[in-house]
Amino acid sequence: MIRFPESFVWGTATSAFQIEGATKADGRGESIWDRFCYTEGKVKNGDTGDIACDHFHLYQEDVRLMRDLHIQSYRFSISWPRIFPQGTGQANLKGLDFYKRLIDQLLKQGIEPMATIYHWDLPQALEDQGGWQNREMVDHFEQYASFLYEELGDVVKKWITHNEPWVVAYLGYGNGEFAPGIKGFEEYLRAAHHVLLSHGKSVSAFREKGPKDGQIGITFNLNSTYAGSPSREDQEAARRYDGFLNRWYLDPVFKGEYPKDMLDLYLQKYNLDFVQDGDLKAISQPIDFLGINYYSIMTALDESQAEDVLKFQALKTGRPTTAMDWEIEPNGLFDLLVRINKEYCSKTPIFITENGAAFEDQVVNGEIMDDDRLDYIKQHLQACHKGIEHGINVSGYYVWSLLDNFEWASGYEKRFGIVHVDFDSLKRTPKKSALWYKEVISNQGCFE
Ligand code: IFM
Repeated sequence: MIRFPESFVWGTATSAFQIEGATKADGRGESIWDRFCYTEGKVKNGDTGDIACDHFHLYQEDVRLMRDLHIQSYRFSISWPRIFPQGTGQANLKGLDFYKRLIDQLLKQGIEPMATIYHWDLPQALEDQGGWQNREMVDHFEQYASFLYEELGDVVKKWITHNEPWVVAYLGYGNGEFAPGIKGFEEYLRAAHHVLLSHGKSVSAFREKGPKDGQIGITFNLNSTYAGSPSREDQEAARRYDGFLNRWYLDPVFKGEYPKDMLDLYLQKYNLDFVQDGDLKAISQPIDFLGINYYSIMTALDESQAEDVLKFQALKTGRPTTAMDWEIEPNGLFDLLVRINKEYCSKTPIFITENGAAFEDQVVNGEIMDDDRLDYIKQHLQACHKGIEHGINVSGYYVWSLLDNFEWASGYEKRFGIVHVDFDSLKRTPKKSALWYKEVISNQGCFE
């Protein structure tokens, strides 16, 4: 029997573009994901975010659903182009009103709001000026964030600057699989640096303009990386991958420096002159919590023939996988918690801001018996609990995701929700995993 501390926060997470729909309502501007969806061949089946779960109109029902599931905290993101249709300039108060209505409902139902400022839906107008490759984005982001602190700081106390900077920078500007679809390693590094700098500057702005009783952090997508064999080459490949995915983001925020081994590697081929004096100090502002999104592990093999600097190859180890083909390894989460606690933030609380799985759910007589998702969530909660028993300050867990939704380049085909969404009728049906999660919360975090 497992029992979580009473103070542990039980949540669910979503993001604006993935659920809201209503992409033209109330003066919302175009985002890079709107443009990307309408670019042929970028998103599976040509799916778009035009309607998504229509949460923009159905938010009251969704908040009631959360209340019925006994959810304590809801992590959502704010759509930048709803607030500033052109990215900067005059705010669109109608767009802001949507979030005021949503937060009001959450608070009425006793659900704590946790707001992510940026979950990938950059205003297209800013991409037209170079997007995250343009250093001016740092100021634009800081102004957007400051506006939110001032307008919503009285009702939202937990804030996340960025969701998964690696995805923003690498998938967006490195391999181009995500919007805006740019491909180039130096472009990736430049974008990553600006995202990190915008994080640091908006944390400083929060200390000035945010609620005094508020907390701010950042969410990274992290994994535990293992070597595919004991050979020195594979160990080094694992170290490089860890540097690429994890340390390149953790080190600047927690240590105020880029990891030396990765700097040496990148400098062999790329120009990093976009890193200016004072930037790392600005990035490493103390944060109140670290958000970790954990899904899977990486097992790395050396690939010396590869042309890119990282020279690694991912090994499939034969573990069971989710519908995303991601290997399931809950111990990877425990290992990650131990490592992060030891190397980065022994004093900073950790929230698991996303964890969950896509599976091919079957609706049978109106029920969705998603035992595989339930097991996935259960095993990862057990890993969190083990972390807590080891003295690590894991303060809460947010299932990804409340609803089946727009899974970026995979469109609507991959379902991560604990609540099923029929994308024709928009009907919501809690799956077995949601009902199990409700039970766990009702039992004050106790389960077998
Ligand atoms: O759907 C995404 C989410 O937007 C960010 N983290 C990973 C999830 C699953 O791919």
